[in-house]
Amino acid sequence: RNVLRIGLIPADGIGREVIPAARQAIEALGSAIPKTEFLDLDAGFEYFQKHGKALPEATLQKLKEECDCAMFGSVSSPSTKVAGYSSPIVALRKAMNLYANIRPVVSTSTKPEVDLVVVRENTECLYVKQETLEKTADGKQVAKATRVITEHASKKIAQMAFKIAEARPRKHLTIIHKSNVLSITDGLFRESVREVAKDWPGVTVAEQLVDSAVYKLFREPGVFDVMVAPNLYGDILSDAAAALVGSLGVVPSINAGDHFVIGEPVHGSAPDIAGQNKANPIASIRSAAMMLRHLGYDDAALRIEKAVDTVLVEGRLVTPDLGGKATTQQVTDAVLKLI
Ligand code: NAD
Ligand code: K
Ligand code: MN
Repeated sequence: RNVLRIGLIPADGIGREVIPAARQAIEALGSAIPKTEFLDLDAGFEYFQKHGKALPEATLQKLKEECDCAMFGSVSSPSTKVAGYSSPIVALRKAMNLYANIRPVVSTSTKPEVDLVVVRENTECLYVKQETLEKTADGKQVAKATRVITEHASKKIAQMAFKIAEARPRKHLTIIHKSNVLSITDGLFRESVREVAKDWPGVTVAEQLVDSAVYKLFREPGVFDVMVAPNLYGDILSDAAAALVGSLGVVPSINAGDHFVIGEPVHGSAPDIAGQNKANPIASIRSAAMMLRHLGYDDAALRIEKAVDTVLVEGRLVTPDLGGKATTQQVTDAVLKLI
Protein backbone atom coordinates (compact mmCIF):
# COMPACT_ATOMS: atom_id res chain seq x y z
CA ARG A 1 0.00 0.00 0.00
CA ASN A 2 1.45 3.39 -0.84
CA VAL A 3 -0.81 5.71 1.18
CA LEU A 4 -1.96 5.23 4.75
CA ARG A 5 -5.22 7.06 5.41
CA ILE A 6 -5.78 7.83 9.07
CA GLY A 7 -9.07 9.18 10.42
CA LEU A 8 -8.70 11.62 13.33
CA ILE A 9 -11.61 11.96 15.76
CA PRO A 10 -10.48 14.21 18.61
CA ALA A 11 -14.08 14.62 19.91
CA ASP A 12 -14.24 16.55 23.25
CA GLY A 13 -12.12 18.09 26.00
CA ILE A 14 -8.45 17.05 26.10
CA GLY A 15 -9.08 14.78 23.11
CA ARG A 16 -8.54 17.94 21.06
CA GLU A 17 -5.18 18.54 22.72
CA VAL A 18 -3.78 15.02 22.63
CA ILE A 19 -4.88 13.81 19.19
CA PRO A 20 -2.77 16.52 17.47
CA ALA A 21 0.20 15.19 19.48
CA ALA A 22 -0.46 11.67 18.17
CA ARG A 23 -0.66 13.05 14.66
CA GLN A 24 2.68 14.82 15.02
CA ALA A 25 4.29 11.62 16.30
CA ILE A 26 3.04 9.73 13.24
CA GLU A 27 4.26 12.51 10.94
CA ALA A 28 7.70 12.47 12.57
CA LEU A 29 8.18 8.88 11.37
CA GLY A 30 8.80 10.12 7.84
CA SER A 31 9.67 7.29 5.49
CA ALA A 32 9.37 4.60 8.20
CA ILE A 33 5.73 4.26 7.14
CA PRO A 34 3.93 4.88 3.84
CA LYS A 35 2.91 8.43 2.98
CA THR A 36 0.09 9.43 5.32
CA GLU A 37 -3.16 11.29 4.74
CA PHE A 38 -5.20 12.50 7.70
CA LEU A 39 -8.98 12.91 7.60
CA ASP A 40 -10.51 15.14 10.28
CA LEU A 41 -13.74 13.56 11.44
CA ASP A 42 -16.51 14.89 13.69
CA ALA A 43 -18.03 13.27 16.77
CA GLY A 44 -18.67 14.04 20.41
CA PHE A 45 -20.95 15.77 22.85
CA GLU A 46 -20.13 19.26 21.68
CA TYR A 47 -20.86 18.22 18.09
CA PHE A 48 -24.14 16.74 19.33
CA GLN A 49 -25.11 20.02 21.00
CA LYS A 50 -24.60 21.89 17.73
CA HIS A 51 -25.86 19.35 15.21
CA GLY A 52 -28.07 16.90 17.12
CA LYS A 53 -25.88 13.86 16.44
CA ALA A 54 -22.95 12.52 18.45
CA LEU A 55 -21.71 10.20 15.69
CA PRO A 56 -22.58 11.68 12.29
CA GLU A 57 -23.25 9.23 9.47
CA ALA A 58 -20.46 10.87 7.43
CA THR A 59 -17.86 9.97 10.07
CA LEU A 60 -18.87 6.32 10.08
CA GLN A 61 -18.99 6.22 6.28
CA LYS A 62 -15.55 7.84 5.86
CA LEU A 63 -14.05 5.47 8.41
CA LYS A 64 -15.49 2.47 6.58
CA GLU A 65 -14.83 3.60 3.03
CA GLU A 66 -11.82 5.91 3.10
CA CYS A 67 -9.69 5.13 6.16
CA ASP A 68 -7.17 2.38 6.87
CA CYS A 69 -7.29 3.09 10.61
CA ALA A 70 -8.16 5.90 13.01
CA MET A 71 -7.36 7.66 16.26
CA PHE A 72 -10.09 8.63 18.72
CA GLY A 73 -9.53 11.18 21.51
CA SER A 74 -12.15 11.33 24.22
CA VAL A 75 -15.78 12.19 24.59
CA SER A 76 -17.60 14.13 27.34
CA SER A 77 -20.65 12.03 28.06
CA PRO A 78 -22.94 13.75 30.58
CA SER A 79 -23.91 11.84 33.73
CA THR A 80 -27.58 12.74 33.39
CA LYS A 81 -29.76 11.57 30.51
CA VAL A 82 -29.79 13.92 27.54
CA ALA A 83 -32.54 13.08 25.06
CA GLY A 84 -31.12 11.74 21.80
CA TYR A 85 -27.52 11.55 23.03
CA SER A 86 -25.50 8.36 23.20
CA SER A 87 -21.70 7.99 23.46
CA PRO A 88 -20.16 7.96 19.97
CA ILE A 89 -17.22 5.75 20.95
CA VAL A 90 -19.46 3.05 22.40
CA ALA A 91 -21.49 3.25 19.18
CA LEU A 92 -18.36 3.15 16.99
CA ARG A 93 -16.99 0.05 18.70
CA LYS A 94 -20.25 -1.75 18.01
CA ALA A 95 -20.84 -0.37 14.50
CA MET A 96 -17.37 -1.46 13.34
CA ASN A 97 -17.29 -4.63 15.46
CA LEU A 98 -14.10 -3.57 17.22
CA TYR A 99 -14.58 -6.39 19.67
CA ALA A 100 -11.28 -6.13 21.51
CA ASN A 101 -10.04 -3.28 23.65
CA ILE A 102 -6.39 -3.94 24.32
CA ARG A 103 -4.86 -1.93 27.17
CA PRO A 104 -1.22 -2.52 28.11
CA VAL A 105 -0.23 -1.05 31.48
CA VAL A 106 3.49 -0.93 32.19
CA SER A 107 5.40 0.96 34.86
CA THR A 108 8.32 3.12 33.82
CA SER A 109 11.55 1.47 34.91
CA THR A 110 14.05 -1.04 33.61
CA LYS A 111 12.52 -3.73 35.83
CA PRO A 112 8.82 -2.87 35.74
CA GLU A 113 6.76 -4.13 38.66
CA VAL A 114 3.59 -3.65 36.62
CA ASP A 115 3.66 -5.16 33.16
CA LEU A 116 0.25 -6.39 32.15
CA VAL A 117 -2.34 -6.18 29.42
CA VAL A 118 -6.04 -5.81 30.06
CA VAL A 119 -7.96 -7.38 27.18
CA ARG A 120 -11.48 -6.01 27.48
CA GLU A 121 -14.49 -7.28 25.55
CA ASN A 122 -15.69 -4.18 23.73
CA THR A 123 -19.18 -4.68 22.32
CA GLU A 124 -21.53 -6.15 24.92
CA CYS A 125 -22.02 -6.69 28.69
CA LEU A 126 -23.81 -3.68 30.21
CA TYR A 127 -22.66 -1.52 27.27
CA VAL A 128 -25.57 -2.79 25.17
CA LYS A 129 -27.28 0.06 27.04
CA GLN A 130 -30.72 -1.50 27.27
CA GLU A 131 -32.09 0.32 30.27
CA THR A 132 -35.68 0.78 31.39
CA LEU A 133 -37.38 2.83 34.04
CA GLU A 134 -40.59 1.42 35.45
CA LYS A 135 -42.85 2.26 38.34
CA THR A 136 -44.20 -0.03 41.03
CA ALA A 137 -47.90 -0.01 41.92
CA ASP A 138 -47.14 2.43 44.73
CA GLY A 139 -45.32 4.79 42.38
CA LYS A 140 -41.69 4.02 43.26
CA GLN A 141 -39.19 3.94 40.39
CA VAL A 142 -37.41 0.76 39.31
CA ALA A 143 -34.45 1.01 36.94
CA LYS A 144 -33.29 -2.08 35.09
CA ALA A 145 -30.37 -2.78 32.76
CA THR A 146 -29.81 -5.78 30.52
CA ARG A 147 -26.38 -7.37 30.60
CA VAL A 148 -25.60 -9.43 27.52
CA ILE A 149 -22.79 -11.98 27.40
CA THR A 150 -22.63 -14.15 24.29
CA GLU A 151 -20.58 -17.27 23.66
CA HIS A 152 -19.53 -15.79 20.31
CA ALA A 153 -18.11 -12.51 21.66
CA SER A 154 -16.59 -14.23 24.69
CA LYS A 155 -14.75 -16.69 22.46
CA LYS A 156 -13.61 -13.91 20.10
CA ILE A 157 -12.10 -11.93 22.97
CA ALA A 158 -10.61 -15.11 24.41
CA GLN A 159 -8.86 -15.90 21.11
CA MET A 160 -7.42 -12.39 21.04
CA ALA A 161 -6.29 -12.62 24.67
CA PHE A 162 -4.58 -15.99 24.16
CA LYS A 163 -2.85 -14.71 21.04
CA ILE A 164 -1.50 -11.77 23.03
CA ALA A 165 -0.52 -13.97 25.99
CA GLU A 166 1.31 -16.48 23.78
CA ALA A 167 3.47 -13.70 22.35
CA ARG A 168 4.57 -12.50 25.81
CA PRO A 169 7.44 -14.01 27.81
CA ARG A 170 5.30 -15.26 30.71
CA LYS A 171 2.45 -16.63 28.56
CA HIS A 172 -0.03 -16.34 31.41
CA LEU A 173 -3.71 -15.44 31.25
CA THR A 174 -6.11 -14.60 34.08
CA ILE A 175 -9.86 -14.79 33.47
CA ILE A 176 -11.68 -12.02 35.36
CA HIS A 177 -15.29 -12.69 36.29
CA LYS A 178 -17.84 -12.74 39.08
CA SER A 179 -19.50 -16.06 38.39
CA ASN A 180 -19.84 -16.81 42.08
CA VAL A 181 -22.76 -14.34 41.93
CA LEU A 182 -23.57 -14.07 38.22
CA SER A 183 -23.31 -17.74 37.41
CA ILE A 184 -25.20 -17.53 34.12
CA THR A 185 -23.68 -14.44 32.46
CA ASP A 186 -20.19 -14.50 33.92
CA GLY A 187 -20.45 -18.27 34.00
CA LEU A 188 -20.78 -18.25 30.21
CA PHE A 189 -17.85 -15.84 29.86
CA ARG A 190 -15.64 -18.03 32.06
CA GLU A 191 -16.62 -21.27 30.35
CA SER A 192 -16.14 -19.76 26.88
CA VAL A 193 -12.60 -18.65 27.73
CA ARG A 194 -11.88 -22.08 29.26
CA GLU A 195 -13.12 -23.70 26.05
CA VAL A 196 -10.81 -21.58 23.89
CA ALA A 197 -7.93 -22.34 26.28
CA LYS A 198 -7.85 -25.90 24.90
CA ASP A 199 -6.41 -24.50 21.66
CA TRP A 200 -3.59 -22.73 23.52
CA PRO A 201 -1.68 -25.36 25.53
CA GLY A 202 1.37 -23.06 25.76
CA VAL A 203 -0.49 -20.49 27.87
CA THR A 204 -1.12 -21.03 31.59
CA VAL A 205 -4.60 -20.04 32.75
CA ALA A 206 -5.74 -18.72 36.11
CA GLU A 207 -8.90 -16.98 37.19
CA GLN A 208 -9.76 -14.31 39.72
CA LEU A 209 -13.03 -12.81 40.87
CA VAL A 210 -13.14 -9.18 39.79
CA ASP A 211 -13.25 -7.66 43.26
CA SER A 212 -10.30 -9.61 44.61
CA ALA A 213 -8.54 -9.03 41.29
CA VAL A 214 -8.50 -5.30 42.10
CA TYR A 215 -7.18 -6.11 45.58
CA LYS A 216 -4.48 -8.35 44.18
CA LEU A 217 -3.64 -5.79 41.52
CA PHE A 218 -2.81 -3.25 44.23
CA ARG A 219 -0.92 -5.66 46.48
CA GLU A 220 0.89 -7.91 44.02
CA PRO A 221 0.57 -6.48 40.49
CA GLY A 222 3.38 -8.78 39.37
CA VAL A 223 1.11 -11.84 39.42
CA PHE A 224 -0.77 -10.56 36.38
CA ASP A 225 0.34 -10.89 32.77
CA VAL A 226 -2.71 -10.83 30.49
CA MET A 227 -6.16 -10.27 32.03
CA VAL A 228 -9.25 -11.04 29.95
CA ALA A 229 -12.51 -9.49 31.13
CA PRO A 230 -16.07 -8.66 30.16
CA ASN A 231 -16.59 -5.05 29.09
CA LEU A 232 -17.37 -3.26 32.39
CA TYR A 233 -14.82 -5.10 34.52
CA GLY A 234 -12.15 -4.44 31.90
CA ASP A 235 -13.00 -0.73 31.90
CA ILE A 236 -12.67 -0.47 35.69
CA LEU A 237 -9.61 -2.71 36.00
CA SER A 238 -7.62 -0.74 33.45
CA ASP A 239 -8.22 2.60 35.22
CA ALA A 240 -7.17 0.92 38.48
CA ALA A 241 -4.02 -0.43 36.84
CA ALA A 242 -3.33 3.06 35.43
CA ALA A 243 -3.16 4.40 38.99
CA LEU A 244 -0.33 1.94 39.70
CA VAL A 245 1.82 3.33 36.92
CA GLY A 246 1.37 6.97 37.85
CA SER A 247 -1.36 8.33 35.58
CA LEU A 248 -4.18 7.62 33.19
CA GLY A 249 -2.30 9.99 30.93
CA VAL A 250 0.23 7.33 29.93
CA VAL A 251 -2.04 4.34 29.27
CA PRO A 252 -2.85 3.61 25.61
CA SER A 253 -5.28 1.28 23.91
CA ILE A 254 -6.51 0.03 20.61
CA ASN A 255 -10.05 -0.92 19.70
CA ALA A 256 -9.41 -3.82 17.36
CA GLY A 257 -11.61 -5.89 15.12
CA ASP A 258 -10.84 -8.32 12.33
CA HIS A 259 -10.82 -5.54 9.73
CA PHE A 260 -10.20 -2.19 11.42
CA VAL A 261 -8.34 -0.59 14.30
CA ILE A 262 -8.84 2.61 16.27
CA GLY A 263 -6.12 3.87 18.60
CA GLU A 264 -7.48 5.61 21.69
CA PRO A 265 -6.06 6.79 25.02
CA VAL A 266 -7.73 4.99 27.93
CA HIS A 267 -8.62 8.26 29.66
CA GLY A 268 -11.71 10.44 29.17
CA SER A 269 -12.08 14.12 28.27
CA ALA A 270 -10.70 15.32 31.65
CA PRO A 271 -12.86 18.46 32.02
CA ASP A 272 -10.84 19.42 35.12
CA ILE A 273 -7.77 20.15 33.01
CA ALA A 274 -9.18 20.65 29.49
CA GLY A 275 -8.04 23.73 27.59
CA GLN A 276 -5.04 24.36 29.84
CA ASN A 277 -2.32 22.74 27.73
CA LYS A 278 -1.42 20.37 30.54
CA ALA A 279 -2.94 17.12 29.34
CA ASN A 280 -0.40 14.33 29.09
CA PRO A 281 -0.13 13.41 25.38
CA ILE A 282 1.72 10.14 26.02
CA ALA A 283 -1.36 7.89 26.20
CA SER A 284 -2.38 9.09 22.75
CA ILE A 285 1.11 8.93 21.28
CA ARG A 286 1.46 5.35 22.57
CA SER A 287 -1.98 4.54 21.15
CA ALA A 288 -0.76 5.69 17.74
CA ALA A 289 2.18 3.30 18.08
CA MET A 290 -0.14 0.43 19.02
CA MET A 291 -2.34 1.22 16.02
CA LEU A 292 0.67 1.14 13.69
CA ARG A 293 1.93 -2.15 15.16
CA HIS A 294 -1.51 -3.68 14.68
CA LEU A 295 -1.19 -2.78 10.98
CA GLY A 296 2.23 -4.46 10.82
CA TYR A 297 4.49 -1.38 11.11
CA ASP A 298 6.49 -2.80 14.01
CA ASP A 299 9.65 -0.73 13.51
CA ALA A 300 7.68 2.51 13.36
CA ALA A 301 5.78 1.57 16.52
CA LEU A 302 9.02 0.74 18.31
CA ARG A 303 10.55 4.08 17.35
CA ILE A 304 7.65 5.95 18.93
CA GLU A 305 7.66 3.74 22.02
CA LYS A 306 11.40 4.08 22.59
CA ALA A 307 11.15 7.86 22.31
CA VAL A 308 8.30 7.94 24.84
CA ASP A 309 10.12 5.61 27.25
CA THR A 310 13.24 7.78 27.13
CA VAL A 311 11.25 10.93 27.93
CA LEU A 312 9.52 9.13 30.82
CA VAL A 313 12.71 7.63 32.26
CA GLU A 314 14.52 10.98 32.11
CA GLY A 315 11.47 12.41 33.87
CA ARG A 316 12.40 16.07 33.30
CA LEU A 317 9.81 16.93 30.72
CA VAL A 318 6.58 15.56 32.13
CA THR A 319 3.11 17.02 32.62
CA PRO A 320 1.59 17.82 36.06
CA ASP A 321 -0.19 14.43 36.37
CA LEU A 322 3.32 12.92 36.68
CA GLY A 323 4.54 15.65 38.97
CA GLY A 324 6.17 17.88 36.34
CA LYS A 325 5.56 21.32 34.92
CA ALA A 326 5.81 20.68 31.19
CA THR A 327 2.98 21.49 28.78
CA THR A 328 1.33 19.10 26.34
CA GLN A 329 3.36 20.56 23.49
CA GLN A 330 6.68 20.50 25.38
CA VAL A 331 6.28 16.79 26.10
CA THR A 332 5.22 16.18 22.52
CA ASP A 333 8.26 18.07 21.21
CA ALA A 334 10.59 16.07 23.45
CA VAL A 335 9.14 12.85 22.03
CA LEU A 336 9.25 14.12 18.43
CA LYS A 337 12.93 15.00 18.74
CA LEU A 338 13.73 11.40 19.71
CA ILE A 339 11.59 9.83 16.98
P1 NAD B 1 -11.08 11.11 32.91
O1 NAD B 1 -10.29 9.96 32.41
O2 NAD B 1 -11.49 12.13 31.92
O3 NAD B 1 -10.26 11.85 34.07
C1 NAD B 1 -9.92 11.22 35.29
C2 NAD B 1 -8.76 11.97 35.95
O4 NAD B 1 -7.55 11.69 35.24
C3 NAD B 1 -8.93 13.48 35.93
O5 NAD B 1 -8.42 14.03 37.12
C4 NAD B 1 -8.08 13.91 34.76
O6 NAD B 1 -7.58 15.22 34.84
C5 NAD B 1 -6.97 12.87 34.76
N1 NAD B 1 -6.47 12.64 33.39
C6 NAD B 1 -7.08 11.91 32.45
N2 NAD B 1 -6.37 11.94 31.32
C7 NAD B 1 -5.29 12.71 31.54
C8 NAD B 1 -4.19 13.13 30.74
N3 NAD B 1 -4.05 12.74 29.47
N4 NAD B 1 -3.27 13.93 31.31
C9 NAD B 1 -3.38 14.31 32.58
N5 NAD B 1 -4.40 13.95 33.40
C10 NAD B 1 -5.35 13.14 32.87
O7 NAD B 1 -12.35 10.48 33.65
P2 NAD B 1 -13.67 11.20 34.24
O8 NAD B 1 -13.28 12.47 34.90
O9 NAD B 1 -14.35 10.15 34.98
O10 NAD B 1 -14.56 11.52 32.97
C11 NAD B 1 -14.61 12.78 32.31
C12 NAD B 1 -15.45 12.66 31.05
O11 NAD B 1 -14.80 11.78 30.14
C13 NAD B 1 -16.84 12.11 31.27
O12 NAD B 1 -17.74 12.87 30.50
C14 NAD B 1 -16.78 10.69 30.76
O13 NAD B 1 -18.00 10.24 30.24
C15 NAD B 1 -15.75 10.80 29.68
N6 NAD B 1 -15.02 9.56 29.37
C16 NAD B 1 -14.83 9.27 28.05
C17 NAD B 1 -14.08 8.17 27.68
C18 NAD B 1 -13.81 7.90 26.23
O14 NAD B 1 -13.77 8.83 25.45
N7 NAD B 1 -13.61 6.68 25.82
C19 NAD B 1 -13.52 7.35 28.68
C20 NAD B 1 -13.71 7.68 30.01
C21 NAD B 1 -14.46 8.79 30.35
K1 K C 1 -10.64 7.94 25.35
MN1 MN D 1 -12.93 4.00 31.05
